[in-house]
Amino acid sequence: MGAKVLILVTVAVAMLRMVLGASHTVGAPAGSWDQQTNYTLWASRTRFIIGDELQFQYSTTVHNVVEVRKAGYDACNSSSPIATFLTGNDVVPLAAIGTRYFICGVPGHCGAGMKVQVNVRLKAVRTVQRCRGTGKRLRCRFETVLSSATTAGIDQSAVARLGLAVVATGLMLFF
Ligand SMILES: *[C@@H]1O[C@H](CO)[C@@H](O)[C@H](O)[C@H]1NC(C)=O
Ligand SMILES: *[C@@H]1O[C@H](CO)[C@@H](O)[C@H](O)[C@H]1NC(C)=O
Ligand SMILES: [Cu+2]
Repeated sequence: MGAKVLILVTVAVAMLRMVLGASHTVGAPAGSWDQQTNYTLWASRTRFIIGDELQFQYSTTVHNVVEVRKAGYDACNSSSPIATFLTGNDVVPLAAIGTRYFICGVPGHCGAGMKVQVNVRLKAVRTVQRCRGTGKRLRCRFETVLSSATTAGIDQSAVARLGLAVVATGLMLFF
């Protein structure tokens, strides 16, 4: 019984993570949205999944956040912003697959390294069932495999349906 509950909880947590997403404070834990943090290094240590969000935390008297396209990012040019954030505690949802580019719009800051690009990926849930024995001695084990894909072929609703199927299968087999 304990193991069954544990497996269901594991699947539920994986799905919840997929639905609710994680919040990534840019630069954390060592830094924040500042001029000291190496954001290339920070981004390389973080996995950005659809449904996650970024949080930019900074003093509004010193910095801001401008979302730009790649050209603006490369050139530190914020004159054609996609969005501008000024609250000092900005939440940016990562709702689609692709690369997002953010720079500080205060003159000189982007050029000094205050720029971050994040690659948003899709995480698909796959369950593998392994069974041993026969009849009443049949022992089945589910393994939840989380695999990321940058593909554009799988849409989110397909993944959501997959998740529901996983729960339905789990309920049918365990109870
Ligand atoms: C930031 O980190 C990356 C990856 O480790 C490294 O290649 C780069 O030189 C660093 N940049 C600075 C300014 O230290
Ligand atoms: C910034 O980009 C705009 C076009 O979006 C361009 O007109 C302008 O000259 C650029 N500024 C600099 C300093 O390169
Ligand atoms: Cu700044």
